[in-house]
Amino acid sequence: MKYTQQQPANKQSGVALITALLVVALATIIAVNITERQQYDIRRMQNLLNNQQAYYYAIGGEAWAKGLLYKDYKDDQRKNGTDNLYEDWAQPLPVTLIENGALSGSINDLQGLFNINNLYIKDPKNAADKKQLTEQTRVFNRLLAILEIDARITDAIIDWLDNDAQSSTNGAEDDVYLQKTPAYRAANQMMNNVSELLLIEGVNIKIYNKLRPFITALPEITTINVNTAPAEVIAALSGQLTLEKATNITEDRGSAFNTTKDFIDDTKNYARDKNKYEGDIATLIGVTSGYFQVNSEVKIDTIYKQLVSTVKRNTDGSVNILTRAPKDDQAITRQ
Ligand SMILES: [Ca+2]
Ligand SMILES: [Ca+2]
Repeated sequence: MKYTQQQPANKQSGVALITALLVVALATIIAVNITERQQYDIRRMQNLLNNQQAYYYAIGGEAWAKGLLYKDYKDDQRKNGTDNLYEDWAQPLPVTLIENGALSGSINDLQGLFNINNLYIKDPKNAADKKQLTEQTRVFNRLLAILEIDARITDAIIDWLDNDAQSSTNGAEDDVYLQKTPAYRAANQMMNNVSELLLIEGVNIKIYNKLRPFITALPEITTINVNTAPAEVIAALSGQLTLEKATNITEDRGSAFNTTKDFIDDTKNYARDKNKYEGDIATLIGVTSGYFQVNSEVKIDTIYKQLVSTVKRNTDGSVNILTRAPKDDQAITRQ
């Protein structure tokens, strides 16, 4: 009896103890969760800060490039210089340590590449414009042949650039693109970025990747700088050159060609027919450049950022940013 009388009190204290334990356990769980959450938030905040910092360092890399290109302009003015691979701007910025990471960068000459927008002139005003167009198409077709790419894509590329909706022989216009899923239209204007090629009928990723190292998309008709062009582009300039001979030219490019005449005089021995050679290339080439690509790479903690900017150096040496994008060609932004 005595025992059974005491039972409710024991039961009560037992329940109270369990409740207390539960409360402690619950409080512990909540405390652990809060701490974990805080650590997660701190990490997330740190990543956001690092990301932002990496971006600003990359912009700093761009500013470094602009400064170098302006300095080069000043140097060139003094000595009537060219743009070539022996100059300061063409040397990569070695990996430089920064707080919690590293920065590196490089500048490439875009005028060493074939400008895809050279394939179309909106209103050819005279015979020279028409000749220029024919020559540019020939150069591009020779580049395709060197890279073993089906030359039928040239018509589709020109249709993509020209402002009419009339398909040329192997071309494609809205009637082809509107049947795709999702449907789209031909740009009918200059390309902003070479990645637009992937939208063009007949151009697949394999063709694009083969072409990509040798082409660019610049906002005006440009000459090819023979001081920086790779052998494939030099070979495409004239039907009188082979890739082998063009490789000899780029390998022997020990110092810069000071004028286009110097280039022709120094390289005509490589041509099959010396007399045709000059006529082929005289109007297509140059020894200076106005368009460059700036690559900035930044690593801060676990964040890695690559920024690719297209810049234009104007005739007064000032440098404008035309496009700025992550390395993968996505999200093109114009300033
Ligand atoms: Ca220069
Ligand atoms: Ca068109």
